[in-house]
Amino acid sequence: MHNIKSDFPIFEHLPNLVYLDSTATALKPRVVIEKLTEYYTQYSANIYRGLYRISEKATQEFEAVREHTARFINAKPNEVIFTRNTTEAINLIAYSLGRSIIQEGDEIVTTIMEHHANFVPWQQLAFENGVDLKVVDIDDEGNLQSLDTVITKRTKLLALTAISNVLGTINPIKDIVKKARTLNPEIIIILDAAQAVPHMKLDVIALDCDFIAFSSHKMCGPTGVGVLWGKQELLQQMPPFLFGGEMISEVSLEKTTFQNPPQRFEAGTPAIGEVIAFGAALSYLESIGMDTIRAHERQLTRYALERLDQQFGDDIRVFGPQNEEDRAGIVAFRFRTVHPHDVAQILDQSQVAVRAGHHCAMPLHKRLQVPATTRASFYVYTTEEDIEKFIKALQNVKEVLCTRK
Ligand code: 7TS
Repeated sequence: MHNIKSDFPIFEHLPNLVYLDSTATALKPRVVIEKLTEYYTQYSANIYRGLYRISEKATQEFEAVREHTARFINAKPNEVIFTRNTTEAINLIAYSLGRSIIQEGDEIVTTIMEHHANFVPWQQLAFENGVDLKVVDIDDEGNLQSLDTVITKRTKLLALTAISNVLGTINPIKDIVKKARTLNPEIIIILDAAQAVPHMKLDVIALDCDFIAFSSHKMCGPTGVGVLWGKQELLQQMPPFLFGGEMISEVSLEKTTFQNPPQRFEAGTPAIGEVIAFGAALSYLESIGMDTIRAHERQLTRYALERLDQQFGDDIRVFGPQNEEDRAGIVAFRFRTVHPHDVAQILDQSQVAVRAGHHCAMPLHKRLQVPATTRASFYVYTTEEDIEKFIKALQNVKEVLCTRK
């Protein structure tokens, strides 16, 4: 890959920054920032409603990104709904579809490795309707256990992540979907792809899930934009989640009729400039190539796992699959008995940015029997040199905190 760091203006301001928190949010390349500025400086108008040129231009740019997003995941444009983020996309399904189909006696299945965004909405739906929430466990390596005994004819919904934001586990979604549909042909499958779409090629037709959610900001795009993809026949049956402007067809004092999807689910003024700039992020990732990105992260993960083991051996406990083929560029760990927040703070003194805490996955941390972990995560701009700086800073943690006693 070319010198990717030069595409990211933040490194001009902070040349020594070692950014290892891309799982939380990705840095933004110049082309994305410039596209955002282009909208605000050249055609900053609301979409759909204007009969003047700059509004038409904004509408056309906005809708072009819907088409681009669809191409990116091999979907149809009218199946792509813009939300604020993954969290809102999942809540949309839980509120709209979930509350209209769940009945007494049903079950909802999710997994122990979910981010709260794909756990709490289902837990609340289960509570409200008095139905069972079943949780698929992991094995000692951090791989999902079999769904065979969990999914039954009563399972209405299966909500799971494509990649764990803590363990880095890449779940075998195609196999899981096939198995789930054999066990229950009626099941509706929701995939949290927040950590997958930014890092590897994802084809919604090939995966055969019913819904997929992801966020622009984790894939070099702006914050404030999420994507919900859903199968058209399901979207057509779903009632609106939010009511207001742009999602209606006709309103009278007596009643309101609603637009077809995707507009039915996009009430109010969206994040116009941010969606338009998200298109530039998609082009940027395509210009590198999703397979190249995956190969780069795999290589970095192997390098990081090897170096951590070489340098720290038993002082470090890395969670998740030990084989880089089965994991994304996410390395959560415990360093001796040092509190993860202390690790992160000392790393910050060397300008190494990592995250510490439960990473919005408290049930998983409970399962791992640790209250918190420190997490380093990689993306297109991460280099082996960054990992070396991280190792060196971690060595410093050992010297500062572990040699005194
Ligand atoms: N699902 C997964 C798997 C995630 O990793 C995250 C964010 C979300 C959903 C929620 O995304 P949002 O865009 O709606 O916020 N994960 C993280 C993280 O690991 N650290 O900060 C945010």
